Amino acid sequence: MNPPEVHVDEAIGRALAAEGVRTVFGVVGSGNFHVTNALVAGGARYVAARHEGGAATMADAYARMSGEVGVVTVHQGPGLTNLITGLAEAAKSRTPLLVLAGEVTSPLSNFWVDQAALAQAVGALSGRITSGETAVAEAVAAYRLARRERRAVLLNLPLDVQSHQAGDLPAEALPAGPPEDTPVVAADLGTVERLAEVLAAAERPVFVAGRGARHARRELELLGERTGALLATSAVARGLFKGNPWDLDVSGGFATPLAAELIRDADLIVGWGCALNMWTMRHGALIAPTATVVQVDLDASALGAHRSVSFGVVGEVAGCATAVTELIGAQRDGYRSDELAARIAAGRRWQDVAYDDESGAGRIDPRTLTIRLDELLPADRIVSVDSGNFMGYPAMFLDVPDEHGFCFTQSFQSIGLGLATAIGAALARPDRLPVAALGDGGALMGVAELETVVRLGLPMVVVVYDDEGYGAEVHHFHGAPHDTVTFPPVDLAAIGRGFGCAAVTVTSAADLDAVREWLDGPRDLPLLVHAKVTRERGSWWLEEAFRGH
Ligand SMILES: Cc1ncc(C[n+]2csc(CCOP(=O)(O)OP(=O)(O)O)c2C)c(N)n1
Ligand SMILES: [Mg+2]
Repeated sequence: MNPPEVHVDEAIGRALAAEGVRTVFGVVGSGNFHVTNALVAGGARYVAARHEGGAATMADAYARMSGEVGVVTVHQGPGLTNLITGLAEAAKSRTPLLVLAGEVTSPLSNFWVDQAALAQAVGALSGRITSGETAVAEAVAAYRLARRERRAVLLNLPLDVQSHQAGDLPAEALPAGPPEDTPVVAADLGTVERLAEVLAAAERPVFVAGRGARHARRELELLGERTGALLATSAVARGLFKGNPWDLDVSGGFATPLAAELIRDADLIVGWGCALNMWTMRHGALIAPTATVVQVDLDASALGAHRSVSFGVVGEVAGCATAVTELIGAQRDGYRSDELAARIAAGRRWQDVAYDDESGAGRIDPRTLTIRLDELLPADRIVSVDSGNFMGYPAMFLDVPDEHGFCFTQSFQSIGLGLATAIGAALARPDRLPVAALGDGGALMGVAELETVVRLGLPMVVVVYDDEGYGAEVHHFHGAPHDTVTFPPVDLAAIGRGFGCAAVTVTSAADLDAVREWLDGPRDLPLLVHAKVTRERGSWWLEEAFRGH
């Protein structure tokens, strides 16, 4: 008797669940219906988004905060085109992401577009299942490729192949790719020794840790201790050194005046898994002309890509830091002194920087809003921030507990990803209070996912910094007509209630009592904080940022 027939779509879903997929995001149409159900039957949790762009970003944020591969399933054609912005963000961030998309192969179909070309155009890899016999092996291989290479991978699932009987070819039977486990790239001994030498000689070393160092806190802290280095991060690695007395928090546009001064005075800057790009280094303004700059990165092509470095080390950050620590014998004070410890303790946080509260006339100063929220919200939180003029306030004034407390999907600098980011982050860390910080423009662009927040019962605080416009453009183009970038008021609190959220409109600090009441419980509805913020001037980091355009 022949074995019962199992179709390819069913077999792929089950095989991927068996391979370790625990959560899958998507929008289901006919072309991904069976594969999605099979993932669920295999034990994965399916999270329905309301727009494929939301699904992609949820999966991206989930992957960043959980360490798993993000998985998305979409319908062919428009399902995939809707997802593309999120795919570009994930590809630029080297998020391991697998997109399963139905595919029509006849150009005469309404749904036809060149799906492989679309993915490749935004930096993702693209593959396809090719036969019943090989499909499961090809799907498992695509998943492993995403994980191993930290790449966004589109796997096209042609409809005709999906309905074939599945074979039982194991993934190992396919032509061999690179080895499965991420090889720990051993740093080249010569450059490691060179790094140990410059560190042993440095008087004011500063470490700037990026995305590639998020797993290496302990190793970098030990090396910092040995060499007297101060510790900072790029925005995406924010929180990594939280609690360390030598932590300067973020380097770059969001850096406090004290952090910027100390980084600018460094005689050695080591970027660990960090691009040292225009954001993190303020177009180089945070690097003294005489400073030695060293970059450590897994990827040789990242070295010196954004600015010239004195030399680079190709290697995995934790292993490299440990090797350097072992090479440096005696403990050095480096940058560290009692006097500096006291200055950092007194000036590390933006809250420590004096400002004139400009609240009034029915609008709250965004600094006052954010500082007050920081005081109110529990410390165990996970903060996600959209893009726009407002974005520095939550990124600078809301403390985060560690590197899993801040999710920043801004490698593509798209507005509108913030809410979906917060959903993915919340699902990765259900133990933390999720906070989404959005501008009114980004909030309205991504608003469909508010239904997802409510449906999933996420106890999320969604803060909208409402200046009734695209503040980034308003403040960038002084003196020009602003009709194209300003809008009439929108009752965002009413919109929130319409979706099923609790909501409050905030025009002064006193209105934030409603946040305290919500925090007291039961937190069974998400809370939308519609803050009408002052808008007389643009933010200081934005001026800096626009110098790069
Ligand atoms: C998808 C996308 N469209 C347009 C832009 C250009 N852009 C950058 S910031 C911004 C304004 C965002 O407005 P809002 O969310 O209200 O934040 P604000 O700047 O007002 O604080 C726009 C349109 C972009 N970055 N991404
Ligand atoms: Mg705005």
